[in-house]
Parts: sequence; C-alpha cells; structure tokens
Amino acid sequence: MSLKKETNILITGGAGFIGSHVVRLFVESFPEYKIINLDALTYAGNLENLKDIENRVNYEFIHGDICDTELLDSIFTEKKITHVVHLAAESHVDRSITDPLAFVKTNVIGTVNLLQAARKHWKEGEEHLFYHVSTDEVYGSLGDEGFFYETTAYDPRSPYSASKASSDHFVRAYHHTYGLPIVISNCSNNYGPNHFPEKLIPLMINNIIHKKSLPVYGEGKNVRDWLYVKDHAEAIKQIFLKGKVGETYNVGGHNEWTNIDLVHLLCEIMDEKLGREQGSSKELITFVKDRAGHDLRYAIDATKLKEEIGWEPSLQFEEGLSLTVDWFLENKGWLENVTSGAYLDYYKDTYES
Ligand code: NAD
Ligand code: TDX
Repeated sequence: MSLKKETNILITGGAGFIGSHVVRLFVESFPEYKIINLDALTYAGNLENLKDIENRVNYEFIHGDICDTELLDSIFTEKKITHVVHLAAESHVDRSITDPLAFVKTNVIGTVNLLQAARKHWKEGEEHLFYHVSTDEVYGSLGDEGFFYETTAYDPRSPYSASKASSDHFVRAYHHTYGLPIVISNCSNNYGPNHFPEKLIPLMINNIIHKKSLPVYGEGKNVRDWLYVKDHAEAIKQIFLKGKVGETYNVGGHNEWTNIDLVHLLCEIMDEKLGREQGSSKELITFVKDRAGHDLRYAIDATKLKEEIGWEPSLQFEEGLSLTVDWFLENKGWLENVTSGAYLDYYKDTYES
C-alpha cells in the first residue's frame, strides 16, 4: 500500500499493552501521518504506557468508548480518518468467564460500531484500510500436534474467543457485503513491557517479586506459543503496509511452552536477577483449580506472513523474557500503580482464598 499525504490513522485501544507498542511504532515510523489513539481507559488502559511520545506533533489521544456511536461519527468527520487499526477489546479470558457480556459489548458491538462508521464515511475509490487485530484463540484448541493455519475452521471455546471470532466474522462480512477494505491478523500470546499483571507472565513476575504464591492452573501442561510484543507490533506495521485487502495473516513466535516449564524458566531467571538462592522462587508454585474450558494448546503457522510479507520474529524467547523481567524490575512504580485499587478488588474475589 502506498500511503498518501492526508493519512489519519485511528488506532483503538492504544493505551493498552499491545496497542501502546503499536501507537509508538506508528508515531515514530510515520512522522508525516497523524496517529489518533482512541481508548476508553478501562482498568487495562494506561496513559503511562505512552508518556514518552505524548507530546509528539503527529499524535493525539482521545478518551472515549468504541460503543459511543456519536463519538465515532464525530471522530471520523473531524479527524478525517482514512485508516483504522483496531485493537480495543476486553482481552482477558478469565474475566470473560465471570462477565461475558462486557466482552460482547466491546468486542462485538464496539467492532460493529467502528465498521459502521468506516462504511458511512469512506467512499469507493478512496484509499482506506480497516485493520482488525485478532487472536489465535478463535481457532479453538489443538491436541499434541498440528498448527493453526489461516484456513483452519473457527472453533472458539471461551466467551473471550467467541467474542473475538464474532468480531472477525463481522469484519469479513463488511468486506464481502459492502466492499470495505479490510485486513485481519490472528496472533498468538504476546509478552513484554507494559503487560497487565493479570496475564500469566506479568502475574508471575509480580508475584515472584513479592514472594507470593504462583498459581498454575490444573497441572500446568497447557501449551502457549509466545511472541515478544514489539515483534507483534512490527508485524502489524508490515501487514498494514503490505497486506492484501481481504486477507488474513497468522502471527506467531514458533515458540511453544507448557505453562509449568515457562514458570520454571521465569523462576530461574528471576532468582538470578534478584540475587536469590536458585530454586527459592519455584517453591512458591501452587497448582490451583483449572480454568473452566481451558484450551489445551495453541500453535501458529506463520509461513504466509513470512513468505508474503517477509516478517519473522526477531528475538529468542530467553532473550525476550530477560528483557521483560528487566523492564518490570526497572518499572516497579508502574507495577504498583496498576496493582492497586480495582485490581486488588478483582483478585480478592477471584483467586485469593
Ligand atoms: P489490553 O487489555 O492490554 O488493552 C485493551 C485496551 O483497549 C485498553 O487500553 C482498554 O482501555 C481499551 N478498551 C477496552 N474497551 C474499550 C472500549 N469499549 N472502547 C475503547 N477502548 C477500549 O489488551 P491487549 O492484550 O493489548 O490486546 C489488544 C488486542 O490484541 C485485543 O484486540 C486482543 O484481542 C488482541 N490480541 C491480544 C493478544 C495478547 O496476547 N495479549 C494476542 C493476540 C491478539
Ligand atoms: O494465573 C494464571 N495461571 C495459569 O496457569 C494465569 C493468569 C494463566 N494461567 C495459564 C492459562 C493459560 O494456559 O497460563 C496460560 C496463559 O494464560 P493468559 O496469560 O491468561 O493467556 P491466554 O488465556 O492464553 O490468552 C492470551 O493470549 C491470547 C491473551 O490474554 C489473549 O488476549 C490473547 O488473545
């Protein structure tokens, strides 16, 4: 895609984990384009994540909800939005089990609201793109072998993945029915700086720091395919620039770990970095009740992305994990801010006995 001068990119969910890395990369990569970040600042949104770029001339933040159709209409009109990179979502599987409707609201209805705004404001023949960022969880759960391909049939099993699958279907439906120029990517588990400490890796880092128990669901044998968040952001940029309209691209790290092996590795890295006796953090591991409907294994085949776009992960997992632990140890204030207030209330009700 060749971008014209008048390019105004609306990034939704830009104050969240992945969104903040995408916003930063786009602001720095495209100084001639305007980057507008729309975020409702839910518990997961945090403007601290973007402190370093908040005063850039090509960046603007709008505090608002993708469920607010009037706001979307005014943003498309006033900011002359030409492209959308849509990341705003409720993103935590465990929360979707306790409150599925919140996921329907933002992930399904919010996405359709954005599609409607794009459909209303964009005319045929103009240069536009609606880029929808999605997850590998839409494909369901794998056994011990095999991979998710772009052609794998959807089989979502949690309220979260069902809501993301639904949003993917709506995005494709708007392409087929109304000719909206869209692209979708489905990515595996991300990790890295600014990851909210409700997800496995940052939760374990936070608990190791505070010598709290490390809750491993079931027997810890579930497998996830981990990708460093900056590699995902780079994939999104490359797909934004070179992806074919109407296509789907899988993004993954070719980096499968059982949860228990991953937690062991994290304990070893942190014992070393914190100057603790090797093995002391592993003693904090506690096997707890399994997640309801817990998907066994995710693994992405990202060959299409490599062959057609030329993207590959840049970091080895041990290196990425070490960088991530360093970031959390250097940003204890960030961790303390996000683990106060509502976070504590949520965890009191959910995990702590
Ligand atoms: P996150 O929970 O860290 O951030 C979500 C952001 O969206 C927050 O800033 C939040 O304030 C904002 N938001 C939520 N509801 C909103 C609403 N109604 N209106 C406007 N903003 C709203 O999520 P994340 O992990 O950064 O995930 C970003 C996207 O990437 C999601 O669409 C998710 O499904 C997808 N994804 C995530 C992963 C992962 O491993 N985290 C992997 C693949 C795909
Ligand atoms: O305390 C925990 N103990 C534990 O054993 C937590 C929080 C998780 N787990 C397990 C469940 C999963 O098998 O670790 C694995 C990873 O869990 P999460 O970090 O919650 O991620 P997951 O459920 O795999 O979903 C993530 O990847 C795909 C993101 O949260 C989604 O937004 C993304 O789409």
